[in-house]
Amino acid sequence: MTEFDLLNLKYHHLGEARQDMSRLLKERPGNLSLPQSLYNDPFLFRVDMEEVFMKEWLFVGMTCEVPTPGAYMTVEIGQNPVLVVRDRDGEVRAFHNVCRHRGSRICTGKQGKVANLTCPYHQWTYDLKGNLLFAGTEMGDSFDKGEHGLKPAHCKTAGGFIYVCLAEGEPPEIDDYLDTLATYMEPYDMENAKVAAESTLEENANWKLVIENNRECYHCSGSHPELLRTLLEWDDTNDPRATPEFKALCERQAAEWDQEGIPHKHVEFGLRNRLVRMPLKEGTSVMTMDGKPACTRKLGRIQNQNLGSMRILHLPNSWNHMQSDHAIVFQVQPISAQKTLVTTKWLVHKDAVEGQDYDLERLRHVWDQTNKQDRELAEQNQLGINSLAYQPGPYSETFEFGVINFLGWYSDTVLKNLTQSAL
Ligand code: 3BY
Ligand code: FES
Ligand code: FE
Repeated sequence: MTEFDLLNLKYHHLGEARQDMSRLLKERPGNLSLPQSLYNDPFLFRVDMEEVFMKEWLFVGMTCEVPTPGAYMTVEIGQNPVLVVRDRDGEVRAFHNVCRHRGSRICTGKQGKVANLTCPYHQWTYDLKGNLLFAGTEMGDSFDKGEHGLKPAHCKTAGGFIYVCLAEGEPPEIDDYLDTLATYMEPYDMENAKVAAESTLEENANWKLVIENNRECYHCSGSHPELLRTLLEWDDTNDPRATPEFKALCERQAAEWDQEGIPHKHVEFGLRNRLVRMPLKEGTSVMTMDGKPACTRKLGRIQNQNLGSMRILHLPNSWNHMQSDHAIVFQVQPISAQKTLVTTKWLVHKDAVEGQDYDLERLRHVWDQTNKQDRELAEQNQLGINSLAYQPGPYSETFEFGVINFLGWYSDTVLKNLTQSAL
């Protein structure tokens, strides 16, 4: 805990914090930003981690990042190292990246390819389904390898997205969303995509401020000149601010998309997931500085370069933009009450050649700028919230309905999980 964190510590023990979290969320007026402690108290941050990040489905990466048997990647969820690996049957699996001997991390790099998973400490070796194959000759006669396999984490994939859930028992229901995601992603064939660029920004802000900022475009005109070259500020066709011209543009584009069998209709799964394809500004095709495609090779079976952006929201940790030539996926990783990592990946067709089919700088420029601007906004937001003077302020129902929805999901989820863990 930093000195900074100590200043914001309001509880003596976790039980007290859990109880107060419940009270704060129950008493919370739904149209106001949260009480200060929910953005900066280390104990309440811990409750967020236990009740949201340890129990809900999280986006952890793309299946094309583990393209072949033995390809793996590692992620950290709070203090839990997790390993995602493709097994010999082509299935993507997740395990706790923790050796069953004395607990060392097994895969130490971010990504790699292996035949088996060998712990660097004493070389215990597991197959790609997590079975312990080899534990040397020194473990004694009574040692049962069958009892020492890697601990699995729940893992599901759809449309190229990988989701992991660390819940101990049954994870929350997610299959309806995943079925729809698979249908909406079919044109993109993301198994045959690759990560062309990746960035991770460390933001001095609570993870909820990062998501809140992403859920509204009220701030766009003041902060995102590059993004607004192409992005329409409407978030979906039900956006309360939608004008007749905007609705007409949506209808015209939707008719084109229907002809090619490109899914676009707005669908929601509770407040947690939302998919919708939105047009970009007329005369632009993708989110680049000039609105022209960044990659000459389109993704999957896509022909039409004007697919706007298909937005995929997955609370608590991801939003995404699928375009005709490239995809941008975002992943949020809370580190502490006031520190969050935001990872962005730009994906193109796997056969696209850098320097020939796409220029890396051109591909990433708009969202690199946008991410930096958003980091600054989230950090300034946090600094003001830490003040004695902060008091929860009103959200605009028209501009900030996405924030209201996010906090509705957050609050319902924490209250549901707190109640279940109390049983
Ligand atoms: O992620 C987005 O597309 C935008 C950027 C700003 C607001 N948000 C909905
Ligand atoms: Fe992994 Fe000893 S801790 S082999
Ligand atoms: Fe923004």
